[in-house]
Amino acid sequence: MAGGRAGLAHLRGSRLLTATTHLESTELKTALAREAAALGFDCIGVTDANVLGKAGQHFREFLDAGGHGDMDWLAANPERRMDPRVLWPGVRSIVMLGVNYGPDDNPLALLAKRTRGAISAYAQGDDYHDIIKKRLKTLARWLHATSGAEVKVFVDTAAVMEKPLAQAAGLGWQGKHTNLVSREFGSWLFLGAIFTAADLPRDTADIDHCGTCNACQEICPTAAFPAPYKLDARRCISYLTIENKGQIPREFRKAIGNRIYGCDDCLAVCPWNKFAQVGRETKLSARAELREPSLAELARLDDASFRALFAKSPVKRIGRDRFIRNVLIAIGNSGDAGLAEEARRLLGDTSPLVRGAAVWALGQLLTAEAFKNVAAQAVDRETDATVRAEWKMSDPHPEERAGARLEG
Ligand code: B12
Ligand code: SF4
Ligand code: SF4
Repeated sequence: MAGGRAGLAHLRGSRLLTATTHLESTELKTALAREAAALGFDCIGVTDANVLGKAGQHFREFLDAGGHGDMDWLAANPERRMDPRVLWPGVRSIVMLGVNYGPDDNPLALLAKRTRGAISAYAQGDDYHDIIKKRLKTLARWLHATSGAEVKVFVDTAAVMEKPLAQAAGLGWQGKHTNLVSREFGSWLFLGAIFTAADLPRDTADIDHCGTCNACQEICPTAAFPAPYKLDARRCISYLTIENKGQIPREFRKAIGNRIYGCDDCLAVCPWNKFAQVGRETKLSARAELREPSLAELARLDDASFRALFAKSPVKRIGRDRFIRNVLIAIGNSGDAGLAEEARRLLGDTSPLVRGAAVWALGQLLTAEAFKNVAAQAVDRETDATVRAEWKMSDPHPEERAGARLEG
């Protein structure tokens, strides 16, 4: 099956078999594709466990350059990621699966609505980890019951290089934005993997179709690509707003605009999206309240209302404080002085992460005089050194500060 493309439709109607001769394994694969389609997977392909040679080297270079930032889990046991046979010596075939989550609108349009928060398309519905893992387990159970072979499932969180494996399985190619692009679904595919001891026929790897296009490299607001096909995660808004636990480095705050969870720019600009279709899983599609939420309303979330709003959503993973930090950066970028009141109220928040981001937002929205007046009341009460540092650095006109209080 050439990628997931030719796959499912052509292979419908095959019989289930339990033995492992060549012909039978072909039919097993046919039946597997049919089961996958019935479970809601949009593409499927099979590859060998030994295909990661070059991708493994690239991964090592990425780690050596520190491109993973604080994602220590990504750097842990690199040999497992670089070679699936280290992760599981019993693996003989890797089944790669994709689920289309094509949005029904253009994610770039929301970036102009500065008083609204932009949550990336993948996170506006239910958490794909939960949905895909459940489907993978069902499919893997079926494969085990049908073939007798051992199986293991992985989506995102395990030490598996899903993108190069998906390319090797023919699902698409790793584009210059480093994500897997499909000729059928554009940039909008979630990936998952089933490792199995069954010997299934391999698909042909897809080849690069980026050509001379450079759109994703040019649009990136934080210049996160040191070169085509290479990402410095430390500069990527997805990393900065989701993975990064501390204050967002000052150099990126303005470029973040109103992106409060992840970023879709390099995905959305890809010309291959013209073939994309809207995802068919309603649980993954955007919830009305997360399409363009008001920054003012989000800024008022406490722990309980945050958990309620983001129940089953991937956003809940970062917790209320990190989320409000992001909302405050967007408020600072809103250009709407009316939102300064939200930031001012959050100067009294229990979280230093929130207070520090509130200081920055006020520095963006208030006049130098107004900022000085707020600072005069707030700085003395501030006990956290990182927040005091924010006061010092966010002052729009440091030379006009009201004396030594801001120096500490
Ligand atoms: C860590 C991680 C991140 C990190 C780092 C991203 C990255 N590009 O590595 C951060 C937090 C930034 C992130 C962001 C996003 N992520 Co993410 N992430 C992962 C995760 C867990 C591991 C990826 C990884 O191994 N990174 C390490 C680097 C080294 O791997 P790499 O990108 O494959 O690197 C290759 C290239 O750099 C290339 N290369 C390097 N040098 C050279 C030189 C040449 C000449 C060539 C040709 C190639 C080349 O080879 C390397 C090896 O293949 C995967 C799930 C998984 N287990 O695979 C999801 C995953 C990649 N993420 C996913 C998604 C959806 C996103 C976001 C779109 C979410 C969002 N909207 O905010 C963004 C996209 C940002 C971007 N442009 O990549 C999906 C992507 C699906 C797809 N179609 O590809 C995945 C597969 C999760 C899933 N199960 O669906 N993510
Ligand atoms: S997700 Fe956004 S910040 Fe990250 S590389 Fe793509 S365009 Fe740049
Ligand atoms: S935007 Fe262009 S360069 Fe980037 S992944 Fe898509 S086709 Fe490739």
